[in-house]
Amino acid sequence: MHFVLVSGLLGVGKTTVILNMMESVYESKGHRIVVIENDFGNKGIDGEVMRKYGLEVQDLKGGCICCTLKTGLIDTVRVVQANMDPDVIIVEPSGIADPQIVVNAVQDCTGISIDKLSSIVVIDAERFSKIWKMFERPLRNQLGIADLVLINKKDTVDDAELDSIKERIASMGYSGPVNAVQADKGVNMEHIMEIFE
Ligand SMILES: Nc1nc2c(ncn2[C@@H]2O[C@H](COP(=O)(O)OP(=O)(O)O)[C@@H](O)[C@H]2O)c(=O)[nH]1
Ligand SMILES: [Mg+2]
Repeated sequence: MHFVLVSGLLGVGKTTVILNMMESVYESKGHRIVVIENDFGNKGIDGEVMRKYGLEVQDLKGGCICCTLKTGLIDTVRVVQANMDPDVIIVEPSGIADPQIVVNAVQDCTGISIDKLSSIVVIDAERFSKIWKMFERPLRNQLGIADLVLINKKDTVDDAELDSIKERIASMGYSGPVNAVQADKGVNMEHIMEIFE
């Protein structure tokens, strides 16, 4: 099972990215995907959308992953794997969760078997420069284990601002791939598929 973590602060577009991504993954690879959401943004993935692609969605009630991790997420992943055995599990943790904690927990947990683990971090181009200082710690935690960074909402900024966001991300110690995307229109989202090769 491929475990894909999509982290980022609230409202950056994680759910939008997941919706876009699961459609491509399902259609081009035929992978069976389960999405576990632990975040209550303004855009939920409802059962209707999921069933259209032969998928399931599992909401975790009870807020932040940091608090419910021991029971909520890990039990959910275990039950989902045992009962549905999907090819891919995509997890959307709550905005400020430290994804390393999630990764450690799923790796250490007996009863969960993961062949591949990918960590995507989504950043909001519109707000990043205003908020990075305040959220430096969760951002550093997220960037610390990122395999791919998506600078979302690229439609809201100019190229100079995009460059300055990229510089800031680099200055926070991240040196992996970065893609500027517009997830709600599916712009430049193809690179995500590299994660599923
Ligand atoms: N302008 C713009 N808005 C976007 C884009 N992607 C998502 N949004 C909007 O950003 C808001 C938050 O998106 P959501 O996926 O719920 O964020 P989450 O809290 O990280 O899951 C929604 O109103 C989306 O429609 C984008 O590429 N450009
Ligand atoms: Mg969301």
